[in-house]
Amino acid sequence: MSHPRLGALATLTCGLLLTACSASQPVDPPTAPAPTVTLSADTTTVTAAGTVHLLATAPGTDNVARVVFYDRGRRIGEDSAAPYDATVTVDPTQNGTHVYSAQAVTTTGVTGISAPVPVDVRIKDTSTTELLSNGTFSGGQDPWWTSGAVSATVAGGESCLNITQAGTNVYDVIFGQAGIGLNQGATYTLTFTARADQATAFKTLLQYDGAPYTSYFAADVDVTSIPKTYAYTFTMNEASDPKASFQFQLGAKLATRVCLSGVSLKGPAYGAAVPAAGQDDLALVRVNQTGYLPGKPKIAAIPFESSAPLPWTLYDANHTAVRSGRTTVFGADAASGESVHQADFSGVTTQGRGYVLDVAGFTSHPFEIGAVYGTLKTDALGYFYQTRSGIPIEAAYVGDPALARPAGHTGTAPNQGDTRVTCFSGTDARGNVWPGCAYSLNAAGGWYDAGDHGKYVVNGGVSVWTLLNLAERDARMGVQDGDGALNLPERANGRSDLLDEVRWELQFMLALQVPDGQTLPLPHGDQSAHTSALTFTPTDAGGMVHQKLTDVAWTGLPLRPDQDPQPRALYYPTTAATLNLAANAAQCARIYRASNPAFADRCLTAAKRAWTAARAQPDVYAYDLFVGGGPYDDANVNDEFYWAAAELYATTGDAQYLTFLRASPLYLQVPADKELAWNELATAGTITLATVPSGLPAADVQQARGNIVAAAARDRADLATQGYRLPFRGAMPEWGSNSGILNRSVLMGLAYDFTGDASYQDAVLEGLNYLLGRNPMDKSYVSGYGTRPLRNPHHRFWAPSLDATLPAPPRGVVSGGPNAVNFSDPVAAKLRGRCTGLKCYVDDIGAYTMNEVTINWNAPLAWVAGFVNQSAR
Ligand SMILES: [Ca+2]
Ligand SMILES: [Ca+2]
Ligand SMILES: [Ca+2]
Repeated sequence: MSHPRLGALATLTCGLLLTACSASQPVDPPTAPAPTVTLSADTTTVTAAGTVHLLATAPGTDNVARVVFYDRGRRIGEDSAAPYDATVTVDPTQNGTHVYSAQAVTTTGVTGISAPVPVDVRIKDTSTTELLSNGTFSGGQDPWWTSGAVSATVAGGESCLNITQAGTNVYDVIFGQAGIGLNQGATYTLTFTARADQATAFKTLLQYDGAPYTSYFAADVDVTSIPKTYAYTFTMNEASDPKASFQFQLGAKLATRVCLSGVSLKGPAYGAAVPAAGQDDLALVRVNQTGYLPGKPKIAAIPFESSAPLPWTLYDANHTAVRSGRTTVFGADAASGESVHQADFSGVTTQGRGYVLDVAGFTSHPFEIGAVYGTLKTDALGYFYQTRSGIPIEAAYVGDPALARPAGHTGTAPNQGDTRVTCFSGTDARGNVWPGCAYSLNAAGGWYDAGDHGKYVVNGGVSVWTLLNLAERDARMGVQDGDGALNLPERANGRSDLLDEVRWELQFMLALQVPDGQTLPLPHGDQSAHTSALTFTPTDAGGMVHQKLTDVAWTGLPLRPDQDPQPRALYYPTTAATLNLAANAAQCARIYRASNPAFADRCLTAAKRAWTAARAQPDVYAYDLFVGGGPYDDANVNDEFYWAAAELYATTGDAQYLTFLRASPLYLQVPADKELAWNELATAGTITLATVPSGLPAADVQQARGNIVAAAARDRADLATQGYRLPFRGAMPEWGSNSGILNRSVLMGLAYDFTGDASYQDAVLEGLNYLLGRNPMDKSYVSGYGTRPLRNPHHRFWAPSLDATLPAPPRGVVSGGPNAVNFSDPVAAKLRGRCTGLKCYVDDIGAYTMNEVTINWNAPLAWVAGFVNQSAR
């Protein structure tokens, strides 16, 4: 329609080249005029269970074969005889805003679709439903959680809580679950059965999940060894709460065993009594909510079960139609469970804000065509300053005073770290006894890893690698990351701000190297089959690197870093951590050489010392043994050895590293099944060999580049398999799925650098289009970007949903995103079996399997933003 001459030319070409025509030329749309359809409903608001009657007319059209009816793009029926009508039965389970469409199909297959007709369904629900999940403990413990010195064991439909230390407050020991929706004015019935080894008492309650912990219901319960069933009825007198916390508080009484069964809370479903409008109104037309670069692909995705294309029109900010066309039917999309259409308006290149795409009367959020990524790189890098430990976060650098906070873990009470930290001693969660060590380290500084206050060498490693690789790429491309590029305390020290930021973490990692002359009992060999009975061997640990520095017990949310009262400990040195430092410090020795030779020298010494230690102790692995921090356990360090050797070779040119590299089966490889991650570093080594000038033979460099391009080509090809055009294979996103998109984009960006093939650059942009709103959740997974950005990450400080005085996340923080594989957090547990693929996501602070943020996810976001800023317009 917008290119009539092109259409005519295509027809002519078909006539001349009959054999090639059907395969290579788009089929012209039918030339018959689309039927005009009008839809009406017999009501606009439904407040009692009953029916909605829909009537469609197609005046002036005598060849209509049928009319198909849709509700928000979901096909609900069809009628092949006039009058064309449909009757929809509604009850409280359909509460929400329904938007109906009618599509007429002529006898020759030409279609026309009506304007959408909204109908609000707001029916009071008088039925009761079970509001707790797994109160029968038939499916294990999820989504119940505990806090305090207590362990929970499920057997025979009971959960038994073994309290080892009762503490001084009733809330020092808690067993509960979150996310209970309560309606103001509604009445609820709570029942459960309890017994205890010794007569004791506890409290049961429902409250607001966060400060000020407003109580909705509470009762004191006396319990004996004889099982007794308790029943309470109460009315919710406070404002409706979509996600109250239900708890048994068992602290400050006996350290005994309390067993619970048959826990049930019954009442009306949340929202049933007072259905709120608008909460179900995801935009049906999914676009990059930030916008599109003028010269680059612009494709929207629309879930709509029509097998025929739909009309679209792009409007500018003045509501002037600037382009129109028809969608392409992608069809069934396994990753979303939807039937998807795509609307391609790439031909529009005029810059402006406030564009809106209309598809069959449904409209997108407004978006921009322009230089939409101007700030993404600096925002993504700003995350690292804001997650620094050991330094105050100042309003002067973060803009919003609410984001400022005192320094965390600088040896000031109530903090118990990190200026003088010694090794964990005592019994770990699996029963192994650790003796501690004879030294303490000053390990202040570094970055907090994620939503917690732990600091990890493994995971710091891949994050540092990615940011230093970005610095090397920027240097190759002539991009300045110089003084003043970022908002940092070091923004006027005469050195690159990007390198200043990474140095903050490198100094922490260097501090975790074990002093010479230290013999520690360490577990050698793969002992993952018997982690409750590890065998220890006295080991010369000098030059090895501690795996991590974390709290010795998990803290609750929210908690500002400077308020963390937990003791901190160093955890035993591992081969993987040692190789992470060897690799990062080797990068450091190369990349800081010109600007800070003294630091580069220090890094080189540490890198060689770590390499020697790892070669001497090649099989000390991390396991999931300790509470208070993540394990980052990995029993395959072949990739870490290869990566460290690659970095050391690129820095030193020393033949011993090249000999080691050539003997590795990973040499020059980009393993297809092991994408870049904290525990998969082979790709990092190969990227360095492919990009850093060294003594490597040209043919080997070309082989490395070829392998990177081949891997990128596979990722690029995946776009066409996805209705939402993301670089992703299959239908089951895993933990941190958004970071997978970003790490694949790093490879595709390098493929563009190596080949100049713009389709790789386009594929990187398609990944960003997905992350910033063109997805089944109509969500921008990056805070501060788009109409529906990330707001409630799993984070102890950026936690306004738990404490209104705490800030929302700063701009440029990426969520881990949909996770359809692991539902272990309390919010995700309620989605298990009820979501499909890319829809398994909630923007909720409790959803750590879906909505955590971390250094190793924001690092590739910064890399990709830097790539796009430098290369694409
Ligand atoms: Ca009929
Ligand atoms: Ca600087
Ligand atoms: Ca590994």
